[in-house]
Amino acid sequence: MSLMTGFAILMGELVLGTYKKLHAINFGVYGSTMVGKTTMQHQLRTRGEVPQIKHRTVGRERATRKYLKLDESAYTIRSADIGGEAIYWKEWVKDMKLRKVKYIIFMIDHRHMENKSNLDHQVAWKYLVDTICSDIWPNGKKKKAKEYPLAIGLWANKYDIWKDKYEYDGKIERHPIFEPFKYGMQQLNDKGIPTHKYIMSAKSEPEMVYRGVFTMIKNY
Ligand SMILES: Nc1nc2c(ncn2[C@@H]2O[C@H](COP(=O)(O)OP(=O)(O)O)[C@@H](O)[C@H]2O)c(=O)[nH]1
Ligand SMILES: [Mg+2]
Repeated sequence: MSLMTGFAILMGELVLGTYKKLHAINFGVYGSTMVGKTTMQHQLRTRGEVPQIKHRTVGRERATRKYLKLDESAYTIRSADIGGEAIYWKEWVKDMKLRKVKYIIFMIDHRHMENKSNLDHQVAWKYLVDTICSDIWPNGKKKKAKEYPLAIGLWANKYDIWKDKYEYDGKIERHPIFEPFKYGMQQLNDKGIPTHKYIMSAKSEPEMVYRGVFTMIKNY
């Protein structure tokens, strides 16, 4: 390799590195109340154990940038913390539309495994899937091709709590925690939007969180 080629490669890497650092990728983090969305925002901002979150998120907060580094890669993402109660679901849609969100993480926990009649996640998931798969926005405007997200993550949080509760040693993708969301995932896939199933702990496992984000960016 000549000196010039080496120099060109080095410059290329520098430019790409700076671009990746400055250019923020828009992520939408949604899900029912108490799944760990606020905890995840904290985890993305400052890596480490997140203190117990006591306050409930009200409405839609301003999106903030998070610079993430893992192994040899780094990305900047932008995400907003939004409440999970049904009255805030329309704020999820606003967030998606206003920021042209590229990747969506729909967070769940194990409440539907604990109690079969708890349908918090299923109802919120149906709302999200219907909104994403629809050809029009709630205001009646037709969606442009680039207004659809690149991928949807279905992330099961609080792994630290439930890992020993349910006997399972197969593949993550087949874990029974994802079972009720199959139909929605099928609908998204039919629409050409891939889904990423993931298991993690937003409160205590930064590596898992960062790896999930990087996997989504790299694979889709
Ligand atoms: N054990 C455990 N608790 C968590 C985890 N993520 C969130 N929590 C707790 O779950 C509760 C709800 O979290 P929060 O982030 O406020 O959820 P949000 O309503 O979706 O914003 C809080 O008490 C958190 O400390 C986790 O990964 N493990
Ligand atoms: Mg919250």
